[in-house]
Amino acid sequence: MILPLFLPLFLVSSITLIPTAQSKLSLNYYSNTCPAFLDVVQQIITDKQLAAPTTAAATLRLFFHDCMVGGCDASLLISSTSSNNAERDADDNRSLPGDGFDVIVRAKTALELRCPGIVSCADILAVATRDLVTMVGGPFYDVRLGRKDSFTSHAIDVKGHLATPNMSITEIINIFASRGLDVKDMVALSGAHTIGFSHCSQFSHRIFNFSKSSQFDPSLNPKFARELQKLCANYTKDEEMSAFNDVMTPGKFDNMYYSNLQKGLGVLVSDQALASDPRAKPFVDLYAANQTAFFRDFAHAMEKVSVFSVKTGKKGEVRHRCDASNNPQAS
Ligand code: HEM
Ligand SMILES: *[C@@H]1O[C@H](CO)[C@@H](O)[C@H](O)[C@H]1NC(C)=O
Ligand SMILES: *[C@@H]1O[C@H](CO)[C@@H](O)[C@H](O)[C@H]1NC(C)=O
Ligand SMILES: *[C@@H]1O[C@H](CO)[C@@H](O)[C@H](O)[C@H]1NC(C)=O
Ligand SMILES: *[C@@H]1O[C@H](CO)[C@@H](O)[C@H](O)[C@H]1NC(C)=O
Ligand SMILES: CC(=O)N[C@H]1CO[C@H](CO)[C@@H](O)[C@@H]1O
Repeated sequence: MILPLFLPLFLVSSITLIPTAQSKLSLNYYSNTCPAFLDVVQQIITDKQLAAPTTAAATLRLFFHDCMVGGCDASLLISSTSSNNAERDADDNRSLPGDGFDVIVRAKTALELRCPGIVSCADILAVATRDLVTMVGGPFYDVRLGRKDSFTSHAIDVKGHLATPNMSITEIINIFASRGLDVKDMVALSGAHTIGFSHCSQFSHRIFNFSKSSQFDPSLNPKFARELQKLCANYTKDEEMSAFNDVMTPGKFDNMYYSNLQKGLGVLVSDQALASDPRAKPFVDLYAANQTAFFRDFAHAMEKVSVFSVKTGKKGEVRHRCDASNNPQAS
């Protein structure tokens, strides 16, 4: 339905090389149409984070996964229907945490009361993520605005776009490179694992029956490995069992994640591998020694991620609700 209508526009934009979508974004996009935008988001995320301290990590992960698959367009927020399996239900989206979805729904509801039909879900997700990162101790960075929301969301689009813990560092570097993110960006962004947690199933092979000669992965600190074994003893019965990604300061956005890696305290095998890979290790060592350098590079990489493949103009819409496109038939 939608396609014939927009075809001429696609043709036009493919010959008119400028302006690019991201150059149409601006810091003051809503200053006339919804001046309360930033204050409303700030209020909602603060209340939510105080009530549910897992919100910051949940939202940061949601944002990253949304941006890596088809750009920062809130496609990840769309719910599946009887006729469509949406992105959020893809296998690689394993247990995306509910608090991240909830905080965006709350902000959207509040904004629809203040300025109906104006603020996109993609912009709410980008700003809420930034504000939550800052609230738990991380750096502030600018978020340019004017993203539109996707019309569609398909689980099948996810595969191959997200890194998983079992990938080699080379595979992970390649996935990030395909998004214009270099090794430095990748290592800095991985510092997101300074907050939040991982389910035992994501690292159980490292701590149980690892090899003939060792119960656990020898790249793990032995004392830490035994603590993880205890923590995850019941994980096959209780799938919720999980461990903090940063065992030292789990709720604080700081550079402890990198010092942990130097001591064998990385939870995911892909985290730990950063500390030994010759391409990644120099950045791990730099960030472990200098939080200012980590914050600067993380902020810079997040700004890059947050404009990745954004949709502007008629290439997207401002959804009325974040979990469904305005014309569900079109998906
Ligand atoms: C480098 C490759 C990466 C891999 C292989 C990876 C993998 C994972 C896995 C397996 C989990 C645990 C999920 C669960 O058990 O619920 C996780 C959690 C998390 N990831 Fe990553 N991740 C990567 C990079 C990133 C990046 C770049 C960000 C954001 C900038 C990020 C943000 C998070 C956050 C915040 C959590 C905690 C979620 C929560 O507590 O609810 N990750 N990641
Ligand atoms: C990772 O690989 C190991 C060994 O091949 C496997 O047992 C484990 O289930 C895999 N983990 C994930 C999260 O895919
Ligand atoms: C480890 O292997 C032994 C023998 O192969 C088996 O009995 C045991 O259940 C395994 N433990 C786990 C946690 O997989
Ligand atoms: C595992 O389950 C057993 C029996 O159900 C219980 O006694 C034990 O406390 C549990 N351990 C953990 C770490 O949850
Ligand atoms: C830490 O990194 C910042 C930013 O690159 C730099 O200005 C500062 O000199 C570094 N501090 C040390 C102690 O190396
Ligand atoms: C494989 C898997 O864990 N899929 C989950 C994706 O996320 C949704 C929640 O949004 C879960 O219901 C699925 O089970």
